[in-house]
Amino acid sequence: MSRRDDVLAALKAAGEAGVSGEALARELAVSRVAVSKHVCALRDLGYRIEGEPGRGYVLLGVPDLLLPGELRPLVDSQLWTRLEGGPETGSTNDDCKLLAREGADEGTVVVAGRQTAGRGRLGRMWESPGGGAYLSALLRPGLSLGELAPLPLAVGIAIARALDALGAGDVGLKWPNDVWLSGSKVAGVLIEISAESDRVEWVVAGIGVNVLRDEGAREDAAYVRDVVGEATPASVAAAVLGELAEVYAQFQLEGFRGLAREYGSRSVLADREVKVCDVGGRVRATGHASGIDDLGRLVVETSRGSVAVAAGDVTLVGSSLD
Ligand code: BT5
Repeated sequence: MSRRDDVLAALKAAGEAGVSGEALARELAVSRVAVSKHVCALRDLGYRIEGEPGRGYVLLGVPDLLLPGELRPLVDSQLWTRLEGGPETGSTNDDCKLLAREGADEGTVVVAGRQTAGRGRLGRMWESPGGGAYLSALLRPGLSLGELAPLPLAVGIAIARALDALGAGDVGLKWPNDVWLSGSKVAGVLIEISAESDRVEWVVAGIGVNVLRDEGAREDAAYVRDVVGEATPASVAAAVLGELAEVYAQFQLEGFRGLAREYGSRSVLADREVKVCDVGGRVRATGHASGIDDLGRLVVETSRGSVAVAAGDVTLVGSSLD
């Protein structure tokens, strides 16, 4: 925890009664000037703090943004050892990739309150206004590039489990990397990998979850707060990181094999008519989605037999949802 986090924790602990600058300085063994600087920095982040150095401070409001200071106290998994980020960035994946290239350890996480250049797959955009949970986790698995192909699906399972645990209900997975809530997309996964030949150097697992509807929020998307009244970007991010640590441990041990059944049972495509395009946009298969195999491929029964597709995009035939 940084000194600023300590000041924030002390303000939260003091509650409505508030705490004087002097008491804070004594408790944290810093000068009163340092305390007042930390309070200013917290105000700049959007915390509503009433008071003056001499009269004491009261925390009146916490911003609805995913900030490291909000998330840190909620993360308890041993895997996540370093938490970086701030109220706004371009893309947490880009920030995390920079840290990966500088040699940061596995377990480093970058979060942001909003993104100005959030990315989806294949050059698509991920709309990232305030109120979402945007995070990127640095992993250094001892697996080959081929073995990592189903990782986006595994991360999807972690998000689905987290939303379940928060009480969301009706959480589904749409192959390959979407999480749905009540019939609309609530979260997406963007995995980026650096590898030399088949040897993987690092993996950045980017996760975006819509939590509350801020100005500029998409009308056609789902939001966790709509079904879980007390959800905050930090509580959602903490739940996702907790589940991701477990899923990642299992994935490293047994690959996707141990997760395929769960993915299948959560799949919104199960027994639906689908059209699958490859990453180049060419139609690979049209037919009945019969399941997800142990390699994370979508299996489609077509008029010319069974086709297993490893990567691409799916449209539900006869549905406006894609
Ligand atoms: C994804 O791509 O779903 C991956 C999204 C990953 C976002 C995270 S946020 C943290 C990290 N940093 C980043 O820069 N990215 C990651 P894809 O399957 O390509 O879906 C993109 C499509 O989803 C867009 O073309 C839109 O149709 C739709 N979309 C965009 N923003 C959305 C949102 N906020 N909610 C629901 N759907 C959205």
